[in-house]
Amino acid sequence: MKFDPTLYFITDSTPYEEEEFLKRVEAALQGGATLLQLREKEKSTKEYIDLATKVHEIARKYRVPLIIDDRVDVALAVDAEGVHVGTSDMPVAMARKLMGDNKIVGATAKTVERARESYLGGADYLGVGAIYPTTTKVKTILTSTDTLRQICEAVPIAVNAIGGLNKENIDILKGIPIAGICAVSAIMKAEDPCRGARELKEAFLNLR
Ligand code: TZP
Ligand code: MG
Repeated sequence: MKFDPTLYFITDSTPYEEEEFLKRVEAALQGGATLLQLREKEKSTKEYIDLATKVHEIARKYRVPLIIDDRVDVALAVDAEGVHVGTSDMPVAMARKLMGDNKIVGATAKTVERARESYLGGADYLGVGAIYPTTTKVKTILTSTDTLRQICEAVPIAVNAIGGLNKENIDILKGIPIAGICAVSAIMKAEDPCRGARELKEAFLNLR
């Protein structure tokens, strides 16, 4: 499935009531997020599916593909456009097999080796980072911009930078052939997520 990785908004519902969360997701899409990931770590399967169904309805209005983090079963259950798997999730090749060729499969890569393996396993894009320390709850280590560049050169698929990125600090990515950036906080926690998304997208497009 074709997708635009320019501004990949990854959600964090934990600090919000559902209504406020869904409003923020919609605002981010209005602001120009081109790809959306629902990322839930604490919810039961039923809760994940219920929220994914609501988020999918919003995403469809904006024609933005919805990617489900970690859970192939949830992605299939809500007919999401894709799934994202990390190093301790289902192997990329298995996720691809279950999702089929018409869905998006993304993977986390912090090394060139993992990037190549993910590409060969059928990944459509890679998330690489954390570029900067992040306040979002995640088990991650920092990835250098040298490694990011090497990964971009090693695989022919979209590579997105992730981790602590905001409109003030993305200059560090200038000249690296990434396809886009991923952000949680810079959009999710912005006073106005619509403006947060719009300004971050502009800042990224201005780097090119
Ligand atoms: N993987 C590496 S860093 C990160 C993930 C999921 C979190 C990014 O969140 P933020 O708030 O944009 O730093
Ligand atoms: Mg994961």
